[in-house]
Amino acid sequence: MLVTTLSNLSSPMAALAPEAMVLKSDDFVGISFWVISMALVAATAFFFLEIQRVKGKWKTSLTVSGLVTLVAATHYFYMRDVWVETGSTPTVYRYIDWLITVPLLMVEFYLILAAITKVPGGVFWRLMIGTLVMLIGGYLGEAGVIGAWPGFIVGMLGWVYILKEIFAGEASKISAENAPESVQSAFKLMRNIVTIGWAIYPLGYFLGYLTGAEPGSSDNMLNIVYNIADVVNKIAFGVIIWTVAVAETDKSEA
Ligand SMILES: *C/C=C(C)/C=C/C=C(C)/C=C/C1=C(C)CCCC1(C)C
Repeated sequence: MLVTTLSNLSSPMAALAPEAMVLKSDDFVGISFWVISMALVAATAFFFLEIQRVKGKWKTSLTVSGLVTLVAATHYFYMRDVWVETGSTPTVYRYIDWLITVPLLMVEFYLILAAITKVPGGVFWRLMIGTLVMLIGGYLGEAGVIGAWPGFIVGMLGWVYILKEIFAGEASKISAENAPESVQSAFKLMRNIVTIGWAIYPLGYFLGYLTGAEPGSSDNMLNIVYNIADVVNKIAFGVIIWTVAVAETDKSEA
């Protein structure tokens, strides 16, 4: 008590700053925010540095991968600080990140196909529209502007529309018919991420808003799950693109 009083005297700021503002050694969610922010920074440096190694149109793909991790890293810094200070990070904050990173991830499908053949603009626009419907629907539901269920349903429709394009639509046909082996396998891996890796987010929405569970109780779990999902969906996704960019560059130089 005396010690606290004395330190408050010597540092007026300390009296204002609650103890909770430092990262605690047993705060695993906070630690996961730190680790992932750093992984995103490292991935950004990697993708940008590797641009000089690959050829022509593949440079754009790597630039976009680096932008995704850069935007996410910056966003994670903020969410991490809010978490450390308050012990929670509203999911709605993540939508700010998604609004930029998810369209960029969608552009990657277009770009890897455009690097090897001519791709109609319709592919690009359908992926964009699906993304926006998915995110805006989810956001409106999550923010309470429309009901949780309508928001969820609109969001799901947007996601299904994207899946249709990459599994059965023009994008998938172009990949299957015109793409070399390496691009085809990257395309398949990427669409598996969009199916399995992305499923985490609607699942989180469902558990958080539609099961009647106490929202606070799932906060810890939900943030760890979202954080891990982002590693797969942003960093691993970029690494797949890097792999095909390097493979195609080496092939053209051999
Ligand atoms: C890097 C961040 C990524 C890849 C975020 C992806 C987010 C989603 C796939 C969100 C999907 C949603 C639905 C499919 C329906 C319910 C609302 C959302 C927005 C959670």
